[in-house]
Amino acid sequence: MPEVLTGNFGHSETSNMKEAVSAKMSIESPAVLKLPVEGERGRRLAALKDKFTAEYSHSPQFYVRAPGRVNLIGEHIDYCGYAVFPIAVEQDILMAVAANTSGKLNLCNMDLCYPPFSCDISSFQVDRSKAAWHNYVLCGILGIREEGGVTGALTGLDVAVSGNIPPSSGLSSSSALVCAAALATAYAHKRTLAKDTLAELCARCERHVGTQGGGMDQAIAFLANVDTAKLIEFNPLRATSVPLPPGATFVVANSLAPINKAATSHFNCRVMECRLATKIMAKRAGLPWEKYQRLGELQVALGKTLPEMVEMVGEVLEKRLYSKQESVLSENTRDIQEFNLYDRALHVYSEANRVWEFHDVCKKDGPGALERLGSLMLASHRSTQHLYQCSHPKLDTLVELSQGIALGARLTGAGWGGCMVALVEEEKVEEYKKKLEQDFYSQEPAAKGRDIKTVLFSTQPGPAACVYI
Ligand code: ADP
Ligand code: NG1
Repeated sequence: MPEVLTGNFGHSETSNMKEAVSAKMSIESPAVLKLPVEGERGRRLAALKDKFTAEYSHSPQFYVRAPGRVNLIGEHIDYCGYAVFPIAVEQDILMAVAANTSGKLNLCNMDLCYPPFSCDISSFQVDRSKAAWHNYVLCGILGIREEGGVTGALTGLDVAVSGNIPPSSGLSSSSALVCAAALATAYAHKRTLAKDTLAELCARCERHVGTQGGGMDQAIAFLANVDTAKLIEFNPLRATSVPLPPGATFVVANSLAPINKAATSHFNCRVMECRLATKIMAKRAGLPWEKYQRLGELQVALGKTLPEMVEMVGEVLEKRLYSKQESVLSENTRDIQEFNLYDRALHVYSEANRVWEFHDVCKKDGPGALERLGSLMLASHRSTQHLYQCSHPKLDTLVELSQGIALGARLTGAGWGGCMVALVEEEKVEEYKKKLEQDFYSQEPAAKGRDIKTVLFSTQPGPAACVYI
């Protein structure tokens, strides 16, 4: 007999906010570094300064940087309350910023496909019906306007943006933009906020674009460290450095199939499926199911291990599609007719377990550690492919091509397109890249005219967001 739930499914924004307020952990704020900066980033900052000066006829007062990220394992589980394992990448969003006296926010972008935008900085709202780039900047500013502790109206800002994170590719360009905007606004208003405060504030305010993300991207943007991956846990937010075993490199390969999360309902549908699964399982366990939103909260309430939760999924949820009539839906998922609760919950609990296994292997670093990490990554990919159904044929092709040469490979980020990350022994990296170039990119029309280094690259754990003066 299908389980029927009625009542208020409530949007989790308010309850998330309350939890987040009690989750303070560090007082350290983002680094303020002195210019000049060497290398490619220095060149981009110089070009950004020129753009800013040409656009606004005065110089920037400061710059901010927020990195993209690659999640090594733990996909689509942050919004269920489970730990994830990302690194910050070198690719980033840079902003040149100066205060103005007009009370306006003025935006321009080095990339002309992102048109200039202007609005009153104290009264704008985010129009989520349009998937516009400036919405992400507005989200970050709104975060500070609403929660940053600025007294009085915000000062107007002139901003120029430069980004080299491939957009809509699972490397978190959108959150980098949100985090950079929030950091810029806080710095311009002399608000020194702790890194974890900024991370949580940005996770909440990015939801104004309409997607119900978890918090991984904003957390790694502010809490990353050079040379170590981070185990990011939630409720309360914690970031633990975990050194990766030596001898291996993470290689990112872009499938060149872009997916804009805010323009489709795929992402929110998965969030809703996890929420429905939580409620049905809570109800079966005799808990007040209205109170439970996340599969992770349910595990805590039941005091079970992750393998026990996997078993419970098999006992409680049916391996069939649940219909719309069996649930009460939120605004943005009303058009969805069916929900696959069994497969989604199975993915979440088993993926959450894999994150801890990955963490333990990194900590112990014994013989065979790299092979074990590789097989956990492949198992993670299979789970996103078959249970969570958020892969893409091009990502699957890249993963198949990686077999036998990489130690493991998986989609990274939200999926439905975007990037794959592979674990490759150092001495095999060049051979591996050559293979993907020959067997994938040379046959991929979308790769024509693209610089291969921007779609296929090795990556190291990089630093967190900062201010440059
Ligand atoms: P992801 O966060 O995985 O990269 P999303 O689809 O969530 O993908 O966000 C991508 C959106 O972020 C783009 O459509 C664009 O609106 C915005 N964006 C990304 N990079 C830039 C940039 N350099 N300048 C302006 N907007 C950007
Ligand atoms: P990307 O890959 O940046 O779209 C999204 C969510 C994350 C997480 C991953 C899947 C946002 C801002 N980000 O990331 O919180 O849920 O998908 O693991 O919604």
